Amino acid sequence: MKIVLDPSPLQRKELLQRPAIDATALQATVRKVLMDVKENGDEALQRYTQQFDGVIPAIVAVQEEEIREAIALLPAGLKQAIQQAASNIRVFHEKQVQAPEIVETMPGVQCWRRSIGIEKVGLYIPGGTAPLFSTILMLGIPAAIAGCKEIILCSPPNKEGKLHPAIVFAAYLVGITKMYKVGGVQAIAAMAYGTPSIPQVYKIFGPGNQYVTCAKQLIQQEGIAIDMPAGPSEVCVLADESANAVFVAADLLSQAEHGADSQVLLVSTSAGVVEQVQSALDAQLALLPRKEIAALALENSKAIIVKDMEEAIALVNEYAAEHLIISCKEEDAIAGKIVNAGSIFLGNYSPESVGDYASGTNHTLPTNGFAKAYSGVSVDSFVKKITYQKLSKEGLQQIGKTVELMAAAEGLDAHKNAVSIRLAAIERNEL
Ligand code: HSO
Ligand code: ZN
Repeated sequence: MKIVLDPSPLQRKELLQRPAIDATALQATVRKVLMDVKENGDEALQRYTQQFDGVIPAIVAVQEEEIREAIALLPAGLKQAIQQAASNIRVFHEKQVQAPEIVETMPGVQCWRRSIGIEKVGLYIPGGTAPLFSTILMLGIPAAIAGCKEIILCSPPNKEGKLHPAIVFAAYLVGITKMYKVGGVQAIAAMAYGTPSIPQVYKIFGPGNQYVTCAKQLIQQEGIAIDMPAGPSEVCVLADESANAVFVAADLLSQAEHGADSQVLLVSTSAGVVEQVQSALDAQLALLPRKEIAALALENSKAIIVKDMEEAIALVNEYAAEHLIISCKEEDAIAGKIVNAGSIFLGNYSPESVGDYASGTNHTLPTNGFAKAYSGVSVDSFVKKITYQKLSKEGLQQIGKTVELMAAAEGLDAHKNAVSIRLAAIERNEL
């Protein structure tokens, strides 16, 4: 980790910058795959799966038999852990549902809003070095709570042509309607356009590599919604002199191990703590199975020492981290001053891993500084809201003049007429 002491405002800007990803170079390749799947459907899916995953799958939803087999394979302890996590995530997300409330803005003018689950959603779960079955809970549970009718999942098969049993179990547990063994850009294309075997969806969720992210952005331009533009995982730890350096190092490494492109940032008011964190990092890194990946991520990462907490908070707000851990003695007061972050972890006993898996909050969060304007995934991400209104005769009489005046001033006489015709009928006692 590069240590920077008391940076100038200009330096600060540079320090907080994420590595730029140039998607334009990828676009041509990704577009080709999208078009191919659009034109050739399941045959293209089989071809790409053979090319990238080394197996030719039947493009059919995973059958009951295979689901039963996977569930039997999974250790009982892990099954219980996944069930515990699912229960906490369900409890937290169920509270996000609000009953529609009728608001009478004027006598006889009633307005309300109702959330309706997006009918068809697609979840993408990457394969690769770690099977992120926890992400299925984070997406599938709010989708089910929102009332989405069709929740499908795509994930690349392993060399044996199977999905990881934990992926199958998590998907089964949250009520995913169909799972398909297709990954990468071809999976995004299949869900966006539909193929004879894979149904088209209206919104696509889930993390992925640069190709998958680029594919999601391209199909978004064609009217398919996506959760958010996902970048590499990040964590920022804000630590004062009371921080436990060993804990801080463990938290930084927990995100660094996600990928060589992950970013971790330490902001501290204490040079002593930064020094201790540095040596704790060395000691802990050496023992990690994924040490090569974590070491590469640490190379891109920085520890910034600032003169006081006010400056630290300003820096943290400017960075807008996906995850922020506050390891400070006044953690509650400091948390109140943070306005840009995806998810905040307070105090010494709240490691980010707990939120990643099981506390109940969602781990699909805005990266890359998007936390300045975006929220993480929630039940809201899986619904659209329809507004309604119902006016009584008296209601229309109350509001009519206002609308007539505004419509006339905009030069839209037909708008005005729609009200005037009714008011006149009321006057004539025809209604
Ligand atoms: N930290 C990741 C989520 C995750 N961690 C899944 C472990 N598994 C999101 O940034
Ligand atoms: Zn994580």
